[in-house]
Amino acid sequence: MSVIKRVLVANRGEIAVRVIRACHEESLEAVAVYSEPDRLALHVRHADAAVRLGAAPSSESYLNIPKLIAAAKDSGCQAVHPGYGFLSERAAFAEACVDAGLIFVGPPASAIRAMGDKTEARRRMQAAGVPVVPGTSTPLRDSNEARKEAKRLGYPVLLKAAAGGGGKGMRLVGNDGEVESAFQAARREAHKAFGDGSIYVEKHLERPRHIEIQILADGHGRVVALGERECSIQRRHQKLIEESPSVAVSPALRRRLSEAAVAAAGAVGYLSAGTIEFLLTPAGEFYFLEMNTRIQVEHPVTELVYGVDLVREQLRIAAGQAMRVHGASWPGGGGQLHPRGHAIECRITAEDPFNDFLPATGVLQYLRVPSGPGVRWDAGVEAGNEVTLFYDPLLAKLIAWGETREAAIQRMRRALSELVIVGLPTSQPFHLRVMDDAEFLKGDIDITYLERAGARVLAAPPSPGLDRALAVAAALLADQAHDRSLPSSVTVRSQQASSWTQAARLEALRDGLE
Ligand code: MV4
Repeated sequence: MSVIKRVLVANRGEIAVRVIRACHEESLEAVAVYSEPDRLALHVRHADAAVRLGAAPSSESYLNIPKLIAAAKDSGCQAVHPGYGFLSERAAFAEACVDAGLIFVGPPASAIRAMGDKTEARRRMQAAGVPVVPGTSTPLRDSNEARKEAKRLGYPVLLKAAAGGGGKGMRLVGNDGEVESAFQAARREAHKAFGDGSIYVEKHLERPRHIEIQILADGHGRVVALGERECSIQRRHQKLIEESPSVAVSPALRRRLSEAAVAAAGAVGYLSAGTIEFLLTPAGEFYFLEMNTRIQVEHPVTELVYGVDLVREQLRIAAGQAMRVHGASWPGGGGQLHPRGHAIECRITAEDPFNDFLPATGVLQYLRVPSGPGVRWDAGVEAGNEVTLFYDPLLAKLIAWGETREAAIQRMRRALSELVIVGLPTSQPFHLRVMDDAEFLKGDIDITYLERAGARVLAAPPSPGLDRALAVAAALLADQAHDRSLPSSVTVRSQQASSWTQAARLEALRDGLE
């Protein structure tokens, strides 16, 4: 890869580790950046060099454009990979990189900007023949226009922020009488969150699935679709479980979704990896929702069923090379790419599922990592790390592959029961229970699944409960044996052991012995 030799990884946690690994496989050096509390973090330890950005707040570290540009230049990087979150979808950051002579590993700033403005995105999609939800594709002037449009569409409607995405500034409106206050509230919220109070309206779709298509576009004129991800299992716009393929997508529907996604990418001059989000109604109609102009958290499920390393492809594309993905490219045809088997991802977060997913802090005192056939563990933390509230609660992603959906689920159960995390509550017990839920097993899910089934899922004991209790006990004994083999001067571990012993017993009681 001639033009790129060193890459600045402008992120932290699991995605920074993921990008560093891709760099190393492409024989590139990776430079990490870190905030003060992250100075010994896993991503720093994996990198070839690391640059300190500043104090813990993101504004002084991972969101600070001048510091990141300086870090890239000073450390001799030719390219910057933004990961997801932080600056990954800021057109101004992509521009700042280019202005500093750095290659931004992602789409052109113009594509980020076009898709970031949701009404502009709708106009581009309509022009490209991509179905959008019935609604307006320019901002509403006032609440009178909102009422007029809502009447035309038919209630219920959703007011959405043009500068938004991810649910902020969104209001559900059921009738004429609710428009005025909902419109003002949406406008205020959008203005506060995005500095832009522009609002548009869409017909509200009832109980859709959230289906997204992964695309890759290179500078040699090729755009490919790598199938769908089913992302309906979410809570307050945070996804918890994703899978590929979706039980709701037939080969014929996959082809139509893929054609729409490739057209969407073409309409904004896309380059690199991107995702087109769709809502799929119970009647089987699909509509463009928005485009994510970044690599996404859930990209590994696509990698496992399509046999593609999306982050390596991003690096190759950024260097001007052709992508190494063979198969369909629309327009122009070629054979469609087909999924092989089934992959599921569980997001392991530092949140307490038994306490309304309250974010948790603490020291990760003990960690046993699942592995073995068909299991992938993408983590940003290791034992001994402290989890704070400064950043996102995602600790790791556990991904299981199987020949069939059933096999992938069974493997996920096995992997989840191998996982031992002591020191703070995590989403693990929630995931174990979902893997036994009848509706989930049938694939009977939509975006309201957790609202409807969350309480039932959490009340049920997980199936490999006793195994898990035994696993915790075995880990406990192994750790104590390890402690005894250490010189007596090593006291830190034994101090920790007492608190994690306590936590482990609690876990065992909760999961197996109730
Ligand atoms: C919708 C919708 C129903 N109808 N639009 C939520 C965040 C933003 N990305 C768009 N969202 C939605 N837009 C229409 N016309 C339902 C949602 C929605 C949602 C979408 C995808 C995944 C999870 C969701 C959770 C709640 C609402």
